[in-house]
Amino acid sequence: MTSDLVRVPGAFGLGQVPARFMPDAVTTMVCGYCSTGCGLQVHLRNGEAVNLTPDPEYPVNLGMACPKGWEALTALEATDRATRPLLRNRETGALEPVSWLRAVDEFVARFKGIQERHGQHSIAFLSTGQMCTEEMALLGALFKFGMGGLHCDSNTRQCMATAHVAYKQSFGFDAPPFTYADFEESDCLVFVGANPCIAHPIMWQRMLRNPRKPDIIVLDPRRTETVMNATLHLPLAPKSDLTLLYGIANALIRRGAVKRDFVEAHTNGFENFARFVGEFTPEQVCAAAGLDRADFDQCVELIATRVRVSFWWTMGVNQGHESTRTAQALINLALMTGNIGRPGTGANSITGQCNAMGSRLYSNVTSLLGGRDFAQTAHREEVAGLLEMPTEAIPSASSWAYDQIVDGIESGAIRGLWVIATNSSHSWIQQDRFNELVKKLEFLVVQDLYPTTETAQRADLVLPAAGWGEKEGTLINSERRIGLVKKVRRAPGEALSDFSIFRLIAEGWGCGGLFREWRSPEAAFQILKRLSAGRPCDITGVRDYRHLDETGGIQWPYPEVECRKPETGSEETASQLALHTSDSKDKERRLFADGQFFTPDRRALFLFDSPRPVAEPTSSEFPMVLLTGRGTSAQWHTNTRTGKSAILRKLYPAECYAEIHPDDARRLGIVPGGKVRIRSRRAELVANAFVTPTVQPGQVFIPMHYDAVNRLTCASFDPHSRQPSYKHCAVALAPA
Ligand SMILES: Nc1nc2c(c(=O)[nH]1)N[C@H]1C(S)=C(S)[C@@H](COP(=O)(O)OP(=O)(O)OC[C@H]3O[C@@H](n4cnc5c(=O)[nH]c(N)nc54)[C@H](O)[C@@H]3O)O[C@H]1N2
Ligand SMILES: Nc1nc2c(c(=O)[nH]1)N[C@H]1C(S)=C(S)[C@@H](COP(=O)(O)OP(=O)(O)OC[C@H]3O[C@@H](n4cnc5c(=O)[nH]c(N)nc54)[C@H](O)[C@@H]3O)O[C@H]1N2
Ligand code: SF4
Ligand SMILES: [Mo]
Repeated sequence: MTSDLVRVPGAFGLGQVPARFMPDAVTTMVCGYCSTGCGLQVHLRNGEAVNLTPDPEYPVNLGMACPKGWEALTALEATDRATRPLLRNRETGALEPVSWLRAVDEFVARFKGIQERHGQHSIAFLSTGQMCTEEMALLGALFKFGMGGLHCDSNTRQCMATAHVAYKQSFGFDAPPFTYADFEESDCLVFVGANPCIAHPIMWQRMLRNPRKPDIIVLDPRRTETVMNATLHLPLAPKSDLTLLYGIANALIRRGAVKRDFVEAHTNGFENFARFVGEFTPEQVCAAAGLDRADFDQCVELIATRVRVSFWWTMGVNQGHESTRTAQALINLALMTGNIGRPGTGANSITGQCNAMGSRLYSNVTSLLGGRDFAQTAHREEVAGLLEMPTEAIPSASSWAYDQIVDGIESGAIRGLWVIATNSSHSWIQQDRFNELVKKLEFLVVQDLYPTTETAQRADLVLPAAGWGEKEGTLINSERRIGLVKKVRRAPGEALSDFSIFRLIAEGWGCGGLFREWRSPEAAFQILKRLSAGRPCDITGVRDYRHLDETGGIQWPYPEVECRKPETGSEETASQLALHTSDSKDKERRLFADGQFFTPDRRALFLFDSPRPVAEPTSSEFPMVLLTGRGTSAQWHTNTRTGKSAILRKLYPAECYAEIHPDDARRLGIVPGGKVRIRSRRAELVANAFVTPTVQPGQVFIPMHYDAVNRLTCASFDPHSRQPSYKHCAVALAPA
């Protein structure tokens, strides 16, 4: 049952031995939590994983792992695993076990019935950045080409949509340019709305290996763990980033820090941008962002004078009402100072989930397979040819985004919803509205490891899924590295891999013929390779899973032709060459070393817009700003997996807490450890008061892992990416 790619200690070189024949063995695979993509050693007994340790040879983590990685097996052992399909009994209202045959019949009959009554596009799905790439691709292809659906999205909308759109518009393709070596090779790292000490602890460890004594600048309203290790903290007012970044650009231009040669050779639109930012004076932006002038000047000075400056952003940027332009303001800073394509530089969006990058390129949700556009006839024809199916089967319209699908439920346009590997009832913005609306659905299917999630509890049908470690496939990490996941455990009961579930549904739906070639995840990987050919994300040079296993993962692009004809030369091409050999374990490479971007004229674009006010400013009734985000490195999102580990549970507070500044606590009569009532225009919750100067007066922070947080948040969205603005709404506090 287990993977046949098992490395036997001491016997390496004798070939691969099927795990089931080995009493004790070790194999390796990548972690299935965050986008760092650490390599883990899996210790097997009788072919089943019994323990995990960090892989000392994997080029990403170099023998390190965070608590989640060490503890990843416990989530699989939980007593509340879904072991059989569950169907809601319409009379008793209870979820009752049924056979897979019955579950698939029900799935097909109910969804087809909805389509017949309300139109083909009245069913939708919401999926994830936490499945294998092969699974995402099969799901997107099945839904759009097989089931005739159109509207689908995933939790990467909550997370990476902004970076996706920003890169696509500025660089011509969704292409994060960096490699993790850039953490170690930078002279100055600027983190914006990112708290890697908690959210990406192993990337942070890579940064700590930097021998250049780098300056670390952090732009965050809070004094986070990352800030505590920084050289300079700009505690900007929430959502004042765009104004501040334009001010920094203006100051850099004024002090002559622009790399004119690079800008002229490789970009478009700089002159307009320079004129536009002219009005963002230091005085004005410091007032708007609530910053000291001296800190602003020091930030500009460091960016202007350090040779290798890298800009890193995460959710403090992506989750905002003007997030795409904010991400592009960072891209603009990197472009104008020539900080791109060289070691230790870049405009670098750190991704979140283990396979956010796979979702962005291959889920067939926002982009057509391989980072193509649904709207382009040539792209549709190309994909149809590669998949040997009629072009008409590929929709030319774009899907609705997550928020539009939710609105569609309200209007009655969407009547059936399939939720896969995401827990929307907890994580979607303005939760009460979402949970009210799902009651309107005629059929809600949830496919998850646990029937106990907030969303599964509301389902009409629960499909029991195998988890990471119980199936095989690939994940793409933040530095574009494709890593391998193996089957090292049997899934409990009748739980099936998402890949197998999608194949079952394809058969039940009557469109199995379209997916005959998708026999197994590895067969699907060969299809993905074909779909990538000639695209910026070309991976035709990756042979198969074994190739990934032997090399310690491979970063895209890795085209076949390049592999055969490596060029030699500069420092950059030397590192680019690294991956052209199969034993290039610790070699890394970045994009744009040649200054050639993916736009038609190969130039990057300066894009900008005037800053806009937030959707919900503070008022006398709601005078404080609510910030949300990650709490500890031991909690993962809605805590369905991390909450299962007794060890991890010791590492975070069991009850919801709110960080409140001592001045606010004193003023409002809130005592440390006491109960505090937090109220927004939508709902209220009670939390334990954590009185701490890590938040500024007038602000309060609650980790997203506690289920009531999104009852408070306010549904507002960036207009370009439609990503929710999770990190800003107005609230009032009082002792409870
Ligand atoms: N332990 C753990 N690690 C994780 C995850 C997890 O759940 N748990 N989730 C993973 C995922 S999917 C993601 S997307 C990443 C998220 O990783 P991060 O984005 O680093 O984490 P967050 O805490 O959501 O947000 C980062 C910071 O943004 C700040 N912020 C809030 N508002 C603003 C603002 O207006 N401007 C600026 N500049 N900053 C602001 C917050 O104070 C917070 O410190 O983490 C990944 N890693
Ligand atoms: N207020 C606030 N809200 C936020 C955020 C914030 O910063 N603040 N951050 C947002 C971000 S960046 C993100 S990424 C989202 C995350 O939000 P969610 O995606 O809702 O969170 P998870 O807990 O990761 O949910 C994943 C679900 O998939 C299940 N699962 C795990 N592996 C598998 C698998 O292999 N197959 C199947 N079928 N199921 C599986 C898990 O049990 C779990 O129920 O939350 C967003 N919500
Ligand atoms: S840092 Fe991320 S990838 Fe590495 S062990 Fe922790 S959760 Fe897994
Ligand atoms: Mo995320």
